Amino acid sequence: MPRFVSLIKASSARPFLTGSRFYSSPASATLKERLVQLIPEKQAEIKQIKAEHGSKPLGTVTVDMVYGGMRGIKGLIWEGSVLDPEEGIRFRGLSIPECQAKLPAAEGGSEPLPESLFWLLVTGEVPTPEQVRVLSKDWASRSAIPKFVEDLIDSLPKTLHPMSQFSIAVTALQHDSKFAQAYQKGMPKTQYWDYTFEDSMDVIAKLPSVAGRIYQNVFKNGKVPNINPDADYGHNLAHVLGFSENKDFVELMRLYLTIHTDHEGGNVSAHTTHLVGSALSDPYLSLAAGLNGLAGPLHGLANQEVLRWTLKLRDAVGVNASDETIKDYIWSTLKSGQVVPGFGHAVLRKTDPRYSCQREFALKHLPSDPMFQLVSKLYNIVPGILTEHGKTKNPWPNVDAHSGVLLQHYGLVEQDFYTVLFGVSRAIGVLSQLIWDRALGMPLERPKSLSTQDILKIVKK
Ligand code: CMX
Repeated sequence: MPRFVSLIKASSARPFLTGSRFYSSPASATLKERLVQLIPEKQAEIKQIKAEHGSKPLGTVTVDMVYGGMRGIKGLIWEGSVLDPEEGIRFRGLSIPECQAKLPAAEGGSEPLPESLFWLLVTGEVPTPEQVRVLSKDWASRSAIPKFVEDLIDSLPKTLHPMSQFSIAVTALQHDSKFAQAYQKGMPKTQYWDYTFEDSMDVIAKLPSVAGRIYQNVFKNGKVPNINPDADYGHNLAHVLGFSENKDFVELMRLYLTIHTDHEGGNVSAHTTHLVGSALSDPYLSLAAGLNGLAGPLHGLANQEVLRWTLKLRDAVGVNASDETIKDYIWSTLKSGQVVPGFGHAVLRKTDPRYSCQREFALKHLPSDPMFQLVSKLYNIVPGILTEHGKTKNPWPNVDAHSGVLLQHYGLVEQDFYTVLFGVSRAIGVLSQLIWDRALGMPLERPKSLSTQDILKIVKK
C-alpha cells in the first residue's frame, strides 16, 4: 500500500480528516492532506537528529547576551523562515524576490498571494495555482465572526487603539476554539496538531472581518462590506476596508500580507505566540498574546510611528526642504532621546529586503508621490546620521520605514490602524509555526533565569 494512503487511513479517526479525499499526487492534495504526509517524516527526522546530535552545543551564552535581550542565543526552533543579518529573510529558503517570482499570483495580478505563502510556510513547498484557489475559498468560507464578537467590537470606544480592539476580538473568538473544546474532552497528544490546524485556519480566515469592522467603526460609518466567497484573501481585506475598487491597492495588500508574515522565531510577536502556545493555550489565545507584543512601538507599532514622524517632519520643514534642514530635524529627534522610527533592527545589518520590495512597488506605482520622495530622501540621509550618532548597530531602514507611505498614497491614511494590517499578516507566519509546534510535540517553554547575584557567583568562580 502506498505510504500516503496508509497515512490517510491511519488518520481517518481524526474528526477533521474524515472527509479527506483520496489523491494521487501532492499537486492535487489539500493543505491538510499534505500535512498528513509531511508530519511523520519530520517527526522521524527530528527524532534521529536528537538521537545522533542531542548533546552537541550550538554556541555559548555570555553574560552580555543574558543582559542584552538574549540577542544571538540559539534557543528556538522555527521552521518557516530564517533571517540572515546581511541578506534578510528567506521563507523556507526563498528570498522575497524568489517568492515574487515563484508563488502563484491572482489572475491579472503579479504579487504573490498570501495564501500561497502560508502554504509555503506550512509545507516548505510552492503550491499550485489550483491549491491556492482552494485555500482562498476555504478561508473565505470560514470568515464569518459570531454575532457576540461583532457586538463586542461595536461596543468598544472609538478611542481604544485599534490594536487593543484587535486583540480583544481575537481573544473573544476563542469562544469557538476547537482545540480548547477537544482538550476538555480529553484528546490524545497525537491530535493536537489537527485541532491547532483547524483553529489556525479559522482565526486567519476571520481576521479580515475583524479588521474591517474595527476600521469601519473607528474611522468610517460602521458599515462593513461582506466578504466575497470567490475572492482571495488580499482582495477581501481590501474590500472590507473599502478599497477593493483600486486594483493597485489590492495588489499592495497581497504583497503587504505576504512580506509581513514571518521573520523567524525570536521577534517579539513570533516568540510570544510560540511561548504562550507551549502552555497549550489554543491558537486564539496564543495569537492574541503575540498581537499584544506586535503593538509595541519598538516592534510592529513602529509602522504607525514612522508615518506620524514623517508627517511631522514634512509639516515642520516642508516637502522641498534641503538635506541640511532634514538632517537638523533628525538630530533634534535623536537629541530629545527618541528613536528614529523605521530604522535599525535587532538582527538585520543591511537594508531590510521587505523595505526594498516596497520601494520597488512605489517606484512602479507611485514614483511621484511627494511623501514617497520624502521617504526616499530619508533613505539617503538617516543611515549616515545614525552612524555618526554611533549607537545603533544597524542604521538601515526596516520594513516599517516604507509601509505607511504606500497606504497613505491610496487613501488609507489612518496611521493608528496600520499595525492591525501587520497583525493580520503576522498571524499567517506565527500560526504556521504553531501547527508544527504541536505536530512535533514541542514541550512547555521554560528557560532558566538567574539573578544578578547568581551571575556574580558564577563569573567569580
Ligand atoms: N534611532 C535612534 N536610536 C536607535 C535606533 C534608531 N532607529 N535604533 C537603535 N538605536 C539605539 C537603541 O535605542 C540603543 O540605545 P541605548 O544603548 O541607549 O539603549 C542602541 O541604539 C543600540 O541598539 P541596537 O542594538 O542597534 O538595536 P536593538 O536591537 O536594541 O533594537 C530596534 C532594535 C528595532 C528596537 C531599534 O533599532 C529601534 O528602536 N528602532 C526604531 C523602532 C523601529 O523601527 N522598530 C521596528 C523594527 C521592525 C519591527 O519589528 O517591526
